[in-house]
Amino acid sequence: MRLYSTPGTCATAIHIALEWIGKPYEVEHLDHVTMKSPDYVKLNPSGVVPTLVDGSLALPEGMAILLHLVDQNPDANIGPTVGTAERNDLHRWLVYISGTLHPYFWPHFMPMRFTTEEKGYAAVQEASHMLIDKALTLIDQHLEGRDWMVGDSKSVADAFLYPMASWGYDLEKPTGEYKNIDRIIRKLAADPAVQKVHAAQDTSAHVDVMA
Ligand SMILES: N[C@@H](CCC(=O)N[C@@H](CS)C(=O)NCC(=O)O)C(=O)O
Repeated sequence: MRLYSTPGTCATAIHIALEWIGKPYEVEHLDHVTMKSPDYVKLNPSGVVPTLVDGSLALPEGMAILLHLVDQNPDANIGPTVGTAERNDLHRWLVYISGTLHPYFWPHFMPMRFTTEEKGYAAVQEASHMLIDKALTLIDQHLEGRDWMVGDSKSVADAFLYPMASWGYDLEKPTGEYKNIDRIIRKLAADPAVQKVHAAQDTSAHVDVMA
């Protein structure tokens, strides 16, 4: 398997899942120029990361990749099996992270894509922060009294939450103020697989793993 990723992005979730699975894989880190190259766009028409190549399959879209990895690796224990109530929960939270939490960050990182007026960037970012707060609050409430996003063990939903919750540590209302999310992110940051991903990316966890 080969993962196309960029350090610190949402593709970090796939990298973590690959580490949890433990099968051989390669990671190619792309920058914002190579992401738009004709060769890469053949694999991922949106010109974004992640893309997973698994044999003859080239799969874009983080959520699709995570579900593929769960189903292809039933012994890895990274997500519940089809037909269980917990699997429905997995779908629910992957969709929420992919379709709501993640897009709420786009105006924060790329305000120029959301207004043609440069003087409007700060207002676009402020609106983004209100939406991020709404999504993180909802997830934080879900995590009250829970050890993980879905069921009783860690899953790809936690891996998917990891990069986005990590981005939030730099905001005016930082992820540390969402106590239940912060608890899960600290656990993940201390996970040897996650630490291996950070080392491969040359990035650091946004939380002090000794705390
Ligand atoms: N819907 C895609 C979105 C992927 C996405 O937005 N990736 C970001 C990194 S977190 C990216 O590559 N952005 C580059 C760009 O938008 O030009 C997915 O969930 O995989």
